[in-house]
Parts: sequence; structure tokens; C-alpha cells
Amino acid sequence: MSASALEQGEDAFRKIFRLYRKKNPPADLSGVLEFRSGESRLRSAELRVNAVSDQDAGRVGLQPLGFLFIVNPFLPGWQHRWVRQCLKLYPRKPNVCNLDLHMSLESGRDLWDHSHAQLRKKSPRRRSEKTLLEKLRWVTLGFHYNWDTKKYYREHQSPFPVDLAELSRCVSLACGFPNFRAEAGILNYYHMDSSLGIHVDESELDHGSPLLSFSFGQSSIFLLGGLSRDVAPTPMLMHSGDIMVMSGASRLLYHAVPRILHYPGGGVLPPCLSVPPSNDGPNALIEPCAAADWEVCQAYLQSSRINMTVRRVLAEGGSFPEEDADTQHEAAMRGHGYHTENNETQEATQAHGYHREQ
Ligand SMILES: O=C(O)CCC(=O)C(=O)O
Ligand SMILES: [Mn+2]
Repeated sequence: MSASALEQGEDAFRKIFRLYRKKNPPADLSGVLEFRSGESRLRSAELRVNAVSDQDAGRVGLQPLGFLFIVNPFLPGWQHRWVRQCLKLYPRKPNVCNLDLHMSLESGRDLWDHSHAQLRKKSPRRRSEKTLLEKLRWVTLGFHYNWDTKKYYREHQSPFPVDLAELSRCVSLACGFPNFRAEAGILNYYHMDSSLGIHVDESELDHGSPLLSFSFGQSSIFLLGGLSRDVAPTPMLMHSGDIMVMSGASRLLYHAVPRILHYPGGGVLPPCLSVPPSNDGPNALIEPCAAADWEVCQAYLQSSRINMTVRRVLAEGGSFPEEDADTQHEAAMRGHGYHTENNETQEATQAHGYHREQ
């Protein structure tokens, strides 16, 4: 990109971010990669259980796998189950979410209990007051990411959900990463005006493991850039059920989500949930989503997108750097809502923890 195109403080990535962030008039999407289109720039591959590892590929001179995009591999009815987990189960304690500090729920009630009746009842346009579920912005799992210090702490962790760990194990294995371990998860909850700022995920102490990303609900434009923000990013469409694997050289690339959009055929899941039991493996880790639960999820997803990223934090045999235990404890508590910061301010400036790009 020519230097003259760079306004002050405007790098190549931010220029593209702003282009796609714009709603009036909306950006022309003809340059955005659509993996379902079968266009010639893209090579497609089936998700294979015995895929080659980067290490093995390197031994025979094949380029490493790098960035992988898997077009929705979920069986009918299964995206619904993951969506239900993201809305009903994962926001529960001991997991951590952006509403922890500000939530004064009656004892025994959680976000779902609090919101489901309201959500089911009315269309978003007719609801003046947002439900708590609609105010949910992020949930952290496993080693809880600290948004203030941008670190993980040995002391601040809870058990990683077994079902999501197993999904992650299967996907990473199928992509040739047998050593992946789900140790931390960040779930991002987006609405139609949300965006995720330009960032690199480098807080994990092991960058040798891939980062797995699962998307559900409305579609989004995902920008994948380079090792510096001076590299103009490639825009691509991400739809419900799609999985991205950032591995190898792509693990530390700049990326962002400038727009959530209603894309024809992209984000809306079919209403039918009744998966015949014969289609359900005998050992299914998560139960089907009940019709009543799906009504709530569906109302939520009409104008929302959910993304789960799963990360390995520690290298094989690795450990957290030795820090003074008090410092660690204090830092772990800070940034997770144990201090009295105003939620509105926090939400406005830090909707997803990554700073907002305008
Ligand atoms: O929502 C997405 O697709 C990206 C999420 C992401 O980059 C993150 O959580 O670090
Ligand atoms: Mn990221």
C-alpha cells in the first residue's frame, strides 16, 4: 500500500477494518472470500482424521498447514447443542463472564433463568430493556484470561468443560495436531453492531499449538492480516458452524472482526431440532437441545453471533513464570470484575476486551 494512503495512525489493516466496519453505505462484499463458493483461489479439503502434522510435512518438504478453514462440519442438530451450551451452561459458575461484578441475581438463578422467558416472548425490536443474556459479552473457561494484564494465571482457573475439550481434541487431531490440549477458552458474544478490534493472540505461553475458533449464528467478516499491521488483511466470510484453525505461521497473525451481518443462508439455523435418537451416537457427550431451549437460542441468534476460541496455554512440560504469589493472586482477581468499575464504561471501551476500532 502506498504511503500516501496512510493517514496519521492509519495502517493498512485499520484501513480495511474501517472499510468493512462501515454500514452506510455498506462495503461491497465482492472481494470477500466466501469459502462455500468453490472459487478457484481456494483449495478445499475434507476434514480427515489422519491428516499429516506440520512436523511430518516439514520432513518431506511440504509447506506447513498454517491457516485452516473448515466449512461447517457439524451433523444436523449439533450446532444447536453447542449454541445451547454457550448460552445456558458455559456462562454459569465457576466460569467467568463480563457480568460477574454487576450481576445481582437472586440466589440460585443464573443468566439463563433470568432471561429465557423474556427472550422467548418478544421480538428484539419490541423489547425495550435488554435481557442479561443479551448483555453478555464474554465468558472465559479453564485458565481465565485476564483482560487487564493480558495474562493467564496458574491460580485463576476452573475445570475446562469436558464436552468442549473433546470437540477441540477431535478437531485438532483431525487437522494433524495430536498434542493439542484445551486449557483456556474465550467465548465472544456479538450483536449486529459489535466488532472485535485488531489484535494478535499472544498471551498463551505456547504458540506451537493451534488456536481453534468455532462460530455460530449470524455471519461475520473476518480479517486475517500479517505479522505487522502494515500488511493489508484478507477479508473472509465466516458462517454458522464454520471452524478456523490458526496454526503454524498463521498462529500469530493480526486479525479482527469488523462486521456481523445477516448473510442470506449464512447464519440462521433450521428450527427443527428433533434429531432422531438413531442419529445420536450412544455416547453423545451433550444431549439434544430441547425445543423450548431452542426457542430461546433462536430468538437470541436472530441478531447475534457466538464465537468460541480454544487455546493451549502451556507448552509440553511448561509452567507459569514464577511470580510472587501475592502479585499473581491480586492480578488474577483484578480484571475479572472484582473491582468496582462501571460496567457501561467498561462495555463501551472494551466491548470484547480488545479495544474497539472505529
Ligand atoms: O470472533 C471471532 O471470529 C474471533 C475471535 C478472536 O479472535 C478471539 O477471541 O481472540
Ligand atoms: Mn483472536
